[in-house]
Order: sequence, then C-alpha cells, then structure tokens
Amino acid sequence: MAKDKRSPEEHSIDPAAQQMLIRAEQLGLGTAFSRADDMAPCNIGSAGMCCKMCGMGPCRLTKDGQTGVCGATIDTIQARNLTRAIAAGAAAHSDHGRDMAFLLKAVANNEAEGYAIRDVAKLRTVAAHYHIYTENRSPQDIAKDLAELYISQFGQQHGQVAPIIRAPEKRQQLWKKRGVVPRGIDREVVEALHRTHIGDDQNAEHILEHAIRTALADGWGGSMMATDISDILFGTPAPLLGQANLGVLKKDMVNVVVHGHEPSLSEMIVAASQDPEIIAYARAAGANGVNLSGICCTANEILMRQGIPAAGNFLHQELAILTGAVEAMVVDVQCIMQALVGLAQNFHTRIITTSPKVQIKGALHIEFDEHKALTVAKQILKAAIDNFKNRGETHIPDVREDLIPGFSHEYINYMLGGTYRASFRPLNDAIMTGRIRGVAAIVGCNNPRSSQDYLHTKVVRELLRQDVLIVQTGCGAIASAKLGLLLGEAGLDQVGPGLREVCETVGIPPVLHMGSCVDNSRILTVLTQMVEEGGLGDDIDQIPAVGLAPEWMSEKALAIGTYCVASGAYVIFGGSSPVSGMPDRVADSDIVARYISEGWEKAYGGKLEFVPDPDEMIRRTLAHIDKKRAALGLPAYDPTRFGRSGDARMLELEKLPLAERQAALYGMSNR
Ligand code: SF4
Ligand code: MSK
Repeated sequence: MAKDKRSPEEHSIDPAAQQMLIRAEQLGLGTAFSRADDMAPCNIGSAGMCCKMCGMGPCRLTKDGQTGVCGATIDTIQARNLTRAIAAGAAAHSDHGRDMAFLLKAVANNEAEGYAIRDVAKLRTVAAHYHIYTENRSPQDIAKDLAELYISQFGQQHGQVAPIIRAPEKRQQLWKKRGVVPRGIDREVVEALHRTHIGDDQNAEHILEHAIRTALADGWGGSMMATDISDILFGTPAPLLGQANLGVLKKDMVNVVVHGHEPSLSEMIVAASQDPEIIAYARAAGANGVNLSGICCTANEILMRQGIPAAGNFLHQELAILTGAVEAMVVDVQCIMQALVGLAQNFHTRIITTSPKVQIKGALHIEFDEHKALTVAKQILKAAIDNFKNRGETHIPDVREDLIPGFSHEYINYMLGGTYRASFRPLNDAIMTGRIRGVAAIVGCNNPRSSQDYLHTKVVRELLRQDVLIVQTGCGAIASAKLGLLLGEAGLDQVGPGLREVCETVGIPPVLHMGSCVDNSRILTVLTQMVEEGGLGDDIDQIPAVGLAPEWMSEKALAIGTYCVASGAYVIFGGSSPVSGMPDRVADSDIVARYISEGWEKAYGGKLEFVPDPDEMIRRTLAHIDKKRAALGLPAYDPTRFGRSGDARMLELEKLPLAERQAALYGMSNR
C-alpha cells in the first residue's frame, strides 16, 4: 500500500464518487484514484526534462549546462515535447472532425441509415461563410458542397484552412504576419512530428511557433468543423433540462453508458433506445426499458441535444462500473481507460468498443458503420439487454443534480437579444458598465492527482462571487453540473450582485454549459462576436476574458489552451506543468515556461501559464480581467454599484413597508 494513500474524501469532493471509492476499497478493487496514489509521477519527465526522441536516449537533463547525447539543450527538448503533445491533441480533435465530415457527405448522398440534416438554418449559415451557393438549393446539395470543402481541409497543402476567415480581421492579419496561418490540418500535424524528430528544428521559439500553427489548425479548423457538422446533423443545442451524476442509473432498467467523444453513434443509440422493438426486447428480459446515460464528452453531446443524463465526468468511468448496475459501457474514442475491461470482469458489465480506431483487449467489439448505424445501435442495445439477467448486487448512489445545458453561441445570441434582434449587445454592455466584471471559460478534464472536481468548483464559485460570467465545456462542465451550479435561480445566491442582475433579467444561469471538448470552438465564436459587436476593442486579446483548465490531463487540453492563446486569450492551467523545469536545480530549465507566457503574450496578446494553487489562479484571473478593463477605459469593477434591481431584489423590497420600499427604489441611483 502506498505511503501517502488518500481517503475517498481527499480523492473527490463528489459524494457519489466517495461512496463508490469506499465500495472499491471494500471489494479490494483499484481505480485511477488508487493507482495515482501508488504511482508517483517521474519528476524529470513531468518537468519536461526528459527526451526520448531517439535510440541514443532517453536523455535526462538534470545538471546545469547538460545536453542530450545529440547536444540538444533543455529548452529544445521541452519545446519538442510540448509541441508533440499539442500535435497529438490537435490530431485527436481534428480526426473526430474528419469523421464528422465523412458522415455529412454520406448523409447528403442518402447513404447513412437513420441520419438526417436536422438544422438546415445552420447548414445555410455555415455554407454562406464560405460562399457556397445556397439559394434555391436542397439541403442535400448544400451539404455535399460543405462536406467536400471540409474534407479537403485535411489534405490541403497551401493557402489557409477555411474556418480561419471566421476569426476577427485583425487577428487574421496578425497570424499572416507571423506566418502561422495553418495551411492544411494534416500538414501541420505531420510537420510538427517532422520538426521534433532527432536532428531537426533546434530553436525552441521556432519550434513553438509551429505549435501555435498546429493548434490553430485544431481550434479554427478540425474542432470548429466538428462542431458545425454535429449541429447541422443533430441540431444546434438550446437549453433543456438534464441531470448529472451516478444517481441517474436506474435499478429497474437496462443501463447503457456511452463514453468517449463522438456523437455519431451515440445519437443513433438514443434513437434506438426509444424504438418500440428495443423497448419490447428489454421488457421481455424483465427490465423496464433501456436507460441511457453518458460519461465524458459523448455525455455532453447527447445531454445538450437530447437531455440524456450524464452519469459523470472522466473519473466517473470506473465508478459507474462499480455500481454493478451497468449492463454495457459503449465507448468510441478518447479518454477511455484501459482499466475498464479488467474492472468490468468483477461485475457483469460488458465493455463494447465501436470505433475502427479503438479496440481494447478483452472488450466486445461491435464496429460502427455510418451506412448502417441504426442497425449497429440496435445490435449494441440487444447485447446490453441480453446481459441484464447476469446483473448481481447493485449500489447506485442516490446522488444526482438537475442542470440546464445547451448554450450554443447561437442560443446565447438569441437569448440576449430575442428573435428579432439577436445580438451580443446586452453582454458587451453589461461588461462595459461593470455589471459583469469579465468572462471566464473554465474547461477541461479531471485528474486523479488532485481531488476530483475540487479545483473546478473552487475556481467557479469564487469567480461567480466576483461577478465573472462563466462558460464551461467538457468534464469541467459536468463537474459544475454535479454540484448544482448549472441551474438558474438555484445558484444565484452564490453570485455577485451585478452578474445576478443580468442573470435574473435575461433568465440564464451564471454558468453556461457550452458543450464538449471540440465545442471550445464555440467559445472562439462567442469571443469573435463580442469583438464584432463593438465596445470591447477590435480583437480578442482586448476582451476582459480568461480561459482556465484547472484539472487538465489530456494532450487535447494543451492543444485547446494553445489555440486560445494564439487567439489572444490568457490561459491558466492548474495541476503540474509539462515544461516547469527545475529552476532551483537546473538553471534555465524554465526557458520554455517563460517563453509561452511572456514571449507569447508579446507576440499574440495571449499567454499560457501553469498555476497549481487555485487561489493564485483566481487572483491572476481577476488581475488580468481588471487590467483589460482598464486598457479599454472601462470603469473599475465596483460591486457596490449593483444589486439594486433584478427579481431577487424586487422580492426583498416587497417585504418592506411602503416608505422604505420607495426610499430603496427611488432614493438611490442605480447606474
Ligand atoms: Fe537524447 Fe538527442 Fe536522442 Fe533526445 S534526440 S533522446 S536528446 S540523443
Ligand atoms: S472528455 S479530454 S477528460 S475534458 Fe472531453 Fe473530459 Fe478532458 Fe477527456
């Protein structure tokens, strides 16, 4: 047993997770939490000071002035490692985008069983960005052209990836001037691997410029395309009621948990689960139907469009199996732990892999094929239903929270301005007056090296108190959902006075769930629309906004952070830094850490920093927001000016005697 073994309360702040961790202990089963306790990270590798790019190494640079066998210096090694991680993250997101583009093409050609174009308006809007002719053309014809255009972006060799034109004009010019406009998605990823091979690019800053270009190919390329197509095929999200946490599993039903990232199969599983044939099949097996729920970003995709509940975020994948109530966990791509199969062998749960790219030894593989997706979905559900009879004892924590997800940028635009004057004007105005101090995007993963959900929710709660409007995606969004922060009125007592007024007036929660990992591209779109609306400068780097990934763990998070920096945002990661070096022991081992902060800020107006302490994350966030407010000439943040309007204040005033109410209402100004 590890010396520093943590208790369930230290592993997670989520009561459902704590219950399941106690159960794991009782059963003598390991999870990512216990494995993290048992395995200390390598302090040289985690600081970015180890190179294993060739067979002369691995080289570990732990002394002043030391180089690798080839002569590589510490900054070159760190820049290479970071760039490779960013390229892997960009590849994962973008390959997801590629599959979506092929699906769109198949749907347009009537070759994809069960799918349809659900949001024709979005199809037309997206097509119009690229001057695809839309007048008097069928959605199928437009979709064919859009699919061809998007597919061509992967193998394109010259020019620029198409969605780049959706960035603010000034930002596009900056990227052109610095030579970082991505030419083609695959080209930038391949070049990142080439440049970081032994004996190639040996100038850290030059390597990192290509990291920027590769990340841009993700954010303003593959991810943006994935989001567009998901909305076109499955509907652009709008608010609806959902639930989150393990308590969404049902004792009397066949529980199927979909996990991973791609909505293509999971949307079809949603449809199949409501099919009378499948319901009858489940009833014949003694169950009350099929209960679908999600984990990770597949969860976010079907939660925000269909209201299918989320069983949890990244660190809940093993905990769901520990309930003993899951007949099948159906996985597609990304963030799927190999430990699932071994753990599932202690229960009746079947792990079903579905992607041609992802197989796990010991799992049942039922391959997804978009040409017969509904058939495959039914086959998967029948396998789960057949497994219901094997269920043993169950322990489902009675813990779940309601939430309102589905804040696409289109919906934010609509909710602020209404049907006839959809606009970001009210948001910009609220920031300009100081009612909203600024905006924070709090995104990214869970990491068992910290307490699950603690950093996410600590930062969210404090920034809300400080009148910062929060947008969330990915596992961060599910963390807040589980703790009840994604509800309208329910969370407003924890919110600063100005933000509360805005939320009550517009009728929104103070934390807006914007989707999955690839949907961080929606945040780029929101920032661009805020620039275009006017009053907050003429580029993204002038907006009082910060991006945070408090519990990051995946390479995709590094790609997201980097494209946000390149777009002008200050980005703060919690946890450990992959480029921290050990400046107290090895001089200059923090060259790259300094460059991606100060150097990138000078070049792009955005910077990337790794800050383990949540109080310091909050302090830096607020300081940055206030600095940007001052640079725009906006009034300094002053919460005492607000809180005298809004529903809650009116209800309070109603309780007062008339004279006092009048004095409160008319005796003081509410600027
Ligand atoms: Fe060592 Fe150079 Fe090979 Fe890296 S590339 S492992 S530093 S010899
Ligand atoms: S699933 S990348 S753990 S957010 Fe998108 Fe969650 Fe991070 Fe995977």
